[in-house]
Amino acid sequence: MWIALTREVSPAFDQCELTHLERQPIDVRLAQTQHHAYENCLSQLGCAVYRLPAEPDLPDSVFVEDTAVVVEELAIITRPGAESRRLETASMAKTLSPYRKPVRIQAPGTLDGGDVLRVGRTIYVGSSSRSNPAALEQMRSALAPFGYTVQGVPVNGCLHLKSAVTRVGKDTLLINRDWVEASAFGDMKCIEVDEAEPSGGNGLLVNDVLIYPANYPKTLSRLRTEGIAVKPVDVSEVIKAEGGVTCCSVIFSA
Ligand code: CIR
Repeated sequence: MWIALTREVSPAFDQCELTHLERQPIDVRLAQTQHHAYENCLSQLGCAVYRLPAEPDLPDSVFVEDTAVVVEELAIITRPGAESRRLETASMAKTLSPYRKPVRIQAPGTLDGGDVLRVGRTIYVGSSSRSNPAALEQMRSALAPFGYTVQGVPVNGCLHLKSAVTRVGKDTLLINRDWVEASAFGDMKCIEVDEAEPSGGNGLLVNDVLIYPANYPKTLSRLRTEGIAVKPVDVSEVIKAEGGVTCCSVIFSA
């Protein structure tokens, strides 16, 4: 059974952190409606969705992905790179505790889950403005005993590694090569985002179906041409907050 942890959009969502984007008005009600449709998608694809209550004082808390990295053997509880987001981890750690042994990233380490891309037993960690080498070393110590290779990947021009690249098939990545080098991922097949949609590299693969923003139609049709089963979702408000579809859930087997 797959569990998808999500969190209701905060009423303060329009005060989110922004790094590479200009602030635009966010319709919080619409964000909530879109988030519920995203959760429905997760249910339809076979996940049991467990939604945490909204955190009125934590604007970015819908982006649960950044707070925890869950593998079969343990859960890494992150220490988010943005100070405004550090308090988001407490409720996630509590929620995950019945399922996995927690390992906490300690200062001076900082890590956002958006920088962590898993491909089999290889865990790629983006070196971004949010995630640093100290956290990467801590991840390596925690995961190497279970046979994982933890590998740093430089990221430039975007917030997280998974803003630039995500897995969209067994051996296939969707990538924006302006933000991350494809050579970092060995012989994986790479599909490139359409040049008009630089933020289109973030898709969420659930049971062989890709949840993907309807907001990037050119890349979406490219994915379909490549034979990928795509479930489009409108995430216009999350995109204004510099997020994507992976950010809004933590999915693990129970
Ligand atoms: C932030 O800057 O932290 C949020 N506004 C966006 C986080 C998106 N998370 C993700 O891509 N994993």
